[in-house]
Amino acid sequence: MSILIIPNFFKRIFSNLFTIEKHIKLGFYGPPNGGKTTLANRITKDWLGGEEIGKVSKIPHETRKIQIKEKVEIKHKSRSIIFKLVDTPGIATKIDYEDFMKFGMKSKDAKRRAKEATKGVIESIKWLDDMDAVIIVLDSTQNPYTQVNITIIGNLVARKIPVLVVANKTDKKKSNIKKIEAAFPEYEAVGISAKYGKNMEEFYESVFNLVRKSKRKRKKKKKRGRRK
Ligand SMILES: Nc1nc2c(ncn2[C@@H]2O[C@H](COP(=O)(O)OP(=O)(O)O)[C@@H](O)[C@H]2O)c(=O)[nH]1
Ligand SMILES: [Mg+2]
Repeated sequence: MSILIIPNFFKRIFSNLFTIEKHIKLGFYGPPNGGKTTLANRITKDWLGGEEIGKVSKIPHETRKIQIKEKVEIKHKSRSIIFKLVDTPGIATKIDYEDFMKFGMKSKDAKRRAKEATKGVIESIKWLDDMDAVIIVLDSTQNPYTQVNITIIGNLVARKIPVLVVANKTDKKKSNIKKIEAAFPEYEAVGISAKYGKNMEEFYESVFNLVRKSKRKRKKKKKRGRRK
């Protein structure tokens, strides 16, 4: 009898010391070029070694398909969470192929990119419902009061999905975190440089806070399900 009890006893102690949560679906959303893929790559580099989630470019709409990285375990203090990272195509209200030609792209390639980017926007929105929590990645040198940002946030509020706002590119001179905080006062905002890995500790702390919020939401969802 006692042989059976002892391992269980240890198991319980271990699970209390180190809480492991599984497969939180974490989406990276925002307008094109905010640094969603750069941030997702930074996370996979930090926790999976060299592996990357996808390509980065100064030309907008580089990510035109959903990119997923499964089983990314992030540790913070005595907790550990396993994430499924979902990097999404940038959301835009206007996609003009001529804008891509300004970067030296040929008309045919620019037109194809615009078509794929438009499909990408629809994909991103479709995937929203599936997320446990969302990180909105914004370029902190840009005006945050845009139609796209307000639409994304509105969608998340309606679905009661917990949100963390990232004010990215703090390495740049024009970066203004305060302006982003003022635009979305109901959300936690954290300033980082995904490219140079600045302030990542605070970022991971915020991600763990976000999961706590998403857990409450998931519990509520379960209860509602039972009542049905
Ligand atoms: N200076 C600076 N540039 C960044 C930072 N994060 C991303 N970028 C650049 O911004 C551009 C768009 O990045 P990307 O990750 O493709 O943005 P996405 O469209 O949101 O996925 C690329 O040229 C990146 O190198 C940052 O923290 N600082
Ligand atoms: Mg991208």
